[in-house]
Amino acid sequence: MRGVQVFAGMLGRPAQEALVDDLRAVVRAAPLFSPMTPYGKPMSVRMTSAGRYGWLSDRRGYRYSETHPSGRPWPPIPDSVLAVWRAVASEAAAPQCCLVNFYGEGARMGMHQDRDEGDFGQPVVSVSLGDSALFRIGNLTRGGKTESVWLESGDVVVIGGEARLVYHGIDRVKPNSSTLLPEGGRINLTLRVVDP
Ligand code: MD3
Ligand code: FE
Repeated sequence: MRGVQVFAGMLGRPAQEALVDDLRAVVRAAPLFSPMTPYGKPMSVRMTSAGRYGWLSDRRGYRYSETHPSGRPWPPIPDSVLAVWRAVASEAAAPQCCLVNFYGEGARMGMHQDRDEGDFGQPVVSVSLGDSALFRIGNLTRGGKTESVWLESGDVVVIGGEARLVYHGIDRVKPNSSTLLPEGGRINLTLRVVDP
């Protein structure tokens, strides 16, 4: 699809391991939590963030916040993560949020748009680590034809231009499809510019 670039296998095993090491430090500083949707059901994906802003969902709605639910600021985005952004989105502004999504057994993410940011001209960069996931991409409005693609550990996706506001989601994760995370599961990093 136009505006979606998949860099399959961009990150080798050593780069993936370095990212996971840095993410363990992020999760120690800002533990994973299960966001509550505004309608009162917890999301199956656990998440945390690094950077000036973190994304969260609670009874007040979906939004960016300068603090973790603990009240503390988010840890900085690791250099290993910023290096990925620079490699694929060098024209863009610096990322202000690195959302860390953790998919354990049975976790999925329903079809949604990323529309809480101030400038849809800025791209979104996604990094997949661990088990493979079935990613689905649709249209600028809900419904209609969709396309599916398996995202594997080390894949990087850049979403920009006319694809920036398309509906997308994760239908399922294939257990034991990667040896990167000893505990199993999948990590997705989503890097975004937040301010207009
Ligand atoms: C297509 N995460 O956190 S990343 C999200 O794998 C999110 O955890 C998924 O969607 C995940 O919001 C998919 C790939 C992605 C990210 C942002 C997009 C695809 C996108 C924005 C617009 C269109
Ligand atoms: Fe999204």
